Amino acid sequence: METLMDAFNDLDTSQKVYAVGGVVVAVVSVVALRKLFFNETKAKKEYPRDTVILHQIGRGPYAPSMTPFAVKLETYLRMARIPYQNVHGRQRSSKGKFPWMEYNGQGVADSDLCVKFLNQKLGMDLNRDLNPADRGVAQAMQVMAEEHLYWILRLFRWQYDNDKSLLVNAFKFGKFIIWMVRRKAKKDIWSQGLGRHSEGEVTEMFKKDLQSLSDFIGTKKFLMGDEPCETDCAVFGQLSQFYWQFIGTGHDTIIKDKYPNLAAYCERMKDSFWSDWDQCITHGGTREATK
Ligand SMILES: N[C@@H](CCC(=O)N[C@@H](CS)C(=O)NCC(=O)O)C(=O)O
Repeated sequence: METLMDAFNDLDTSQKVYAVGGVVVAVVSVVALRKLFFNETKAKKEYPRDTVILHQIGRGPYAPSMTPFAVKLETYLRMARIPYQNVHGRQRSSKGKFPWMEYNGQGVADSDLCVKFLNQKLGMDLNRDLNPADRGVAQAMQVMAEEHLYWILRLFRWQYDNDKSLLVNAFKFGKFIIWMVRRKAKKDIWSQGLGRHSEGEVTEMFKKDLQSLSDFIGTKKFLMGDEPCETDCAVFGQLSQFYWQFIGTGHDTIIKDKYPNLAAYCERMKDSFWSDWDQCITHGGTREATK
């Protein structure tokens, strides 16, 4: 790269203009040719009607996704028995994030807005048995899991020192990608606020969240009682990361060791909605997921 820059700097002004012009023409030609020959314009895929097309980033090593929001949305689709197809790729939502979905040609960004959209469209309400006070508590639990615990996950996964084996070996992230994601995560979490605390302070907050969830679930089978509800999808999505995919963080087995009822909860959600779990994970990156 440096040699190229040196060579460029040695050119006189008119040569520089030709060089830059040449590069621009080459790039434009490649784009045009690809569009012409590979039909890479807006080749809208044909998907079946009345089927959710769930866009996500690929299967995870020990849980179905490294993204808790994808585990949440896919669990919801299973709980609500809504037909869906996965599309694993790098195409982001209109809001720049994963996961997202299409339904009869309409794109919907954000897992929660996807749930809301489907609830309205299909007359679904998996929280229907909750009274208003319980709905309030369920909402508060979800927000704690998704807007607090999630950021703690990002800190442990991307900012604090960990052995990176999960990211490198199991998730097949190259060094450059890790560097880029770490850099962005650091910026995001600083802006969110949690990134300004020490690791010790964050660890205390982490344990307090887990303790609160553990105390609240107590001996219940699911978050709000003996039947699963919509909010379980969100809480399970987050907990699945700490229970199965927290490797190398120094707290790998914290749920199993310190919060046995949360471990049982994770296993129960898995048994209830993911009978094909083994086909939906890559077993530490050792094989392709088949579903
Ligand atoms: N509120 C969103 C959160 C989704 C989200 O934060 N996804 C992360 C992956 S865990 C993402 O796409 N990050 C990419 C980025 O921020 O550039 C939802 O519920 O879908």
